[in-house]
Amino acid sequence: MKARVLSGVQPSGNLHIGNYLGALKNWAEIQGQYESIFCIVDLHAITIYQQPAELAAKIRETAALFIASGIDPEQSSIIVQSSVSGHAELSWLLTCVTPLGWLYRMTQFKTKSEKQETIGAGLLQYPVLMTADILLYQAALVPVGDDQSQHLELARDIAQRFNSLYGETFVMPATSLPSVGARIMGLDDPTQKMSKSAPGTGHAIGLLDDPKVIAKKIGRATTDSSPAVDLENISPGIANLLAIGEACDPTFRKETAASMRYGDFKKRVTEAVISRLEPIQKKYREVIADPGYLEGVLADGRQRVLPIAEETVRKTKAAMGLYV
Ligand code: AQP
Repeated sequence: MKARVLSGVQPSGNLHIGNYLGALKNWAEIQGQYESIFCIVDLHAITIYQQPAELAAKIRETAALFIASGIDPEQSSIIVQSSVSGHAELSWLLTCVTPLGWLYRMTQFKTKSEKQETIGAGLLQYPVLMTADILLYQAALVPVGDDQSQHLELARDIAQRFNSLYGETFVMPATSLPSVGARIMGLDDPTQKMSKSAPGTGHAIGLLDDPKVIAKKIGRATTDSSPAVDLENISPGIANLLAIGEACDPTFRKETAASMRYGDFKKRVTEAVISRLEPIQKKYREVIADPGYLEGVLADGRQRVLPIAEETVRKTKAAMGLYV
């Protein structure tokens, strides 16, 4: 039997090259080796207010981008988190074994809550819901970008605590990070992680950005005061562009960029990004134009995973002495 893999993306904005290189690309590469479940985590997205009609459209757009990025719905189950009630149900059961102090320590909670006028309880609860997503399917491996490593450690702590309180119930999930592209930084500020919600048009390369827009964004990306790439002394902006180039194009080597003038170097990175994204954009347009197909994929995915989710919730409730 193949080990199970679970991962997800929030439909909280425009997916960017960080989401692709940190997560989607890796998922597409490993999906054949595992029993894979990839999830549009809409319940996570609502930890911050989302305009309902936009959220509904983003859920479908994200599903179409999964398929366009190479996730094969025949091989992998593509699901919408809110369509399987076990995510929310298990989340409550796990909340009851999670010390509050563990949640206050989460870096993402600290950063995201600083930006909110009112901090919803769901934002603090976010990593417990993520733990539920993983444990619900007894996933052995969770391929994510580096920003999620702390949440994964917490997921293991919660699983361990539950198992020691109520007996062996959950598989301990391992983290899988991509070798290149695990943390793509903002083009305008290479000290900040590239993020969907960051303001400014020069921050992120959207997966659906027009090639001209991509060229403009990379052309304006922050570098430093040197005229050319100096591999002995790489600034954060250049390191980020090198990582993007290498992750998009396997023939792109750091060494070949040595001494390239910044203008030429940025052109080379732009070419690597555009040739990586062009086929994804083409496939995306085909998939999004066929809503019936997309709904079928999501309904199919749900049907496949439902028995696993129901069994885990039953087992967890029984372990806790709840009425089953
Ligand atoms: N900059 C990044 N570099 C590499 N990987 C990244 N991921 C996100 N940003 C980068 C990975 O993409 C997957 C899905 O992320 P998410 O949508 O669940 O949430 P996020 O990590 O919080 O993404 P954003 O883009 O920063 O969204 P907002 O602004 O809405 O919070 C995860 O595997 C993540 O590691």
